[in-house]
Amino acid sequence: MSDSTTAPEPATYKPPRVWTWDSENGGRFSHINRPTAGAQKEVELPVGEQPHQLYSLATPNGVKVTILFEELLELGHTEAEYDAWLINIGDAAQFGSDFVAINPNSKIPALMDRSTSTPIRIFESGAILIYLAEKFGEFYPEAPSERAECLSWLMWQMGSAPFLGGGFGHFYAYAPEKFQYPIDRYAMEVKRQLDVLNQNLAERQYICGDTYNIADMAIYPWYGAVVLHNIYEAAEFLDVASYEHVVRWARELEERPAVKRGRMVNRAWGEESGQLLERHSAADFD
Ligand SMILES: N[C@@H](CCC(=O)N[C@@H](CS)C(=O)NCC(=O)O)C(=O)O
Repeated sequence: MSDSTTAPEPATYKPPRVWTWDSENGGRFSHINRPTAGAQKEVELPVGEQPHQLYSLATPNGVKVTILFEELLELGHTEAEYDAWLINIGDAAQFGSDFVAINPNSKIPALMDRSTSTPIRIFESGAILIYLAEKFGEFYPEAPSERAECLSWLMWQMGSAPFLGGGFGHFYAYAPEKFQYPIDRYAMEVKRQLDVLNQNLAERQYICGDTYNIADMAIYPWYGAVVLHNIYEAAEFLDVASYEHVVRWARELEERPAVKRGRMVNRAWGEESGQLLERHSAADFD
């Protein structure tokens, strides 16, 4: 007979000796997740007329790159023109052969620079930002101390956001059940990250000081979305309004015309007026 005054033992998962893939784990993305890499099907990608071919989707990692393209065009760099093609990751488009040839990691964004004699492929959003900023000599400071600051915050974003998206977002919004341990673990980490940004932005207008650069473009789509757009429906849970300097900075960035356009490109959800499934020229925004 059980002792009704004793709390039940929590069910404990005992890992098997060798892990095997259970495709039916119930998570939101289990239909596309696999423990293997490589192309799953032959799929040719379209190629447009512009010097840059972007294959992407308006998730935070995709938006970083479309903001930079739109900022470069806003400054008058006509050679920064780009075609942006929609890669629907929910339909497994990232596993097509042509896409995998650009990004063996099967994640958006992926870019082909066709302005060079031999086309150049670039994957990883941080690498794409640095590549384009160097190519056009914009939004990437030249002085060593300023460049170091910019690279530090850019790499901070690349290293931190997986704890926000793959950690907190996954367990709070996408996992089949709400498990307290990972939610506590990642909520604490995300709040710590927001505090890092908040303390930095209490002293500075932009992430690196007085000048807007690719570190802002990388950090805003993730942490701006947390404080302004209720991603994962966690605004109240994380008490995002308390990070007032992050809110101020994100609002300021959202006023920029290039940021407004960049957020629309390859967006396939939300209000129709905010979606531009594919972008091939400035006229597509009209
Ligand atoms: N570190 C990569 C992450 C890219 C990434 O995670 N992309 C997601 C969308 S935000 C994706 O393509 N997911 C598809 C999948 O996991 O199959 C980058 O910054 O480019």
